[in-house]
Amino acid sequence: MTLELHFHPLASYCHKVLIALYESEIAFTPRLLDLADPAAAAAHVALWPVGKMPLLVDAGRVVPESTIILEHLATTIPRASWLLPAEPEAALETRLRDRFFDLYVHTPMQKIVTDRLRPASSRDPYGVDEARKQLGVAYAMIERDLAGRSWAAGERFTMADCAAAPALFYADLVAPLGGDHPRAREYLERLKGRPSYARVLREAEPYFGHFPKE
Ligand SMILES: N[C@@H](CCC(=O)N[C@@H](CS)C(=O)NCC(=O)O)C(=O)O
Repeated sequence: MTLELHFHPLASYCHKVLIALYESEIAFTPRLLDLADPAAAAAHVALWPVGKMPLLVDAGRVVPESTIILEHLATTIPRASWLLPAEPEAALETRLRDRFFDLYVHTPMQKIVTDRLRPASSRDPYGVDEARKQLGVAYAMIERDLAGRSWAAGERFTMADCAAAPALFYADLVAPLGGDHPRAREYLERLKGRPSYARVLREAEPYFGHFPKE
């Protein structure tokens, strides 16, 4: 198996896959992708016309979409099988949490961040307000659902936690969890303290200056 990961160290969805690779100590060739470079962007679009990263290339096979990449790792590399529990009920719960963090935390967080990158005249305050409301609902659900749980889908660290870490990390920067979500805060701190995510964040540090503050 020869794995290549096309990614950027600051890109939140790339964090999701890096956590899984580092957790399982899976060797891969890092291909740092700068979509601001027209040649790199054109080469990337040739592989995956949607143009999003991360993208895994496994022995020539292109595997897009972070969740699909994680499921691909879980089913092709025995020591990555922890990503998705074998029991159907536990697998469903894990997939639900993965979807929840992508759709209801990651997506509104990205909306707020990408709006900051737009020219002032093209900003979308209505959409950003909606995204903030969505995050408020999601934070309350996370607070409720983490009662009696160490990790997103239960007592085991799974792909749901790989999804949660970058979604919550960046969401907390643009819409702070504040004092009303103590379980979510502790969970985020637990994620940041996990060696795999601590490494991802260390490697992203040189790029944090590019993160839009306002
Ligand atoms: N559903 C995709 C989302 C990937 C995504 O949004 N990637 C962002 C980086 S975090 C990206 O490629 N942004 C560049 C762009 O939109 O041009 C996944 O799960 O992989």
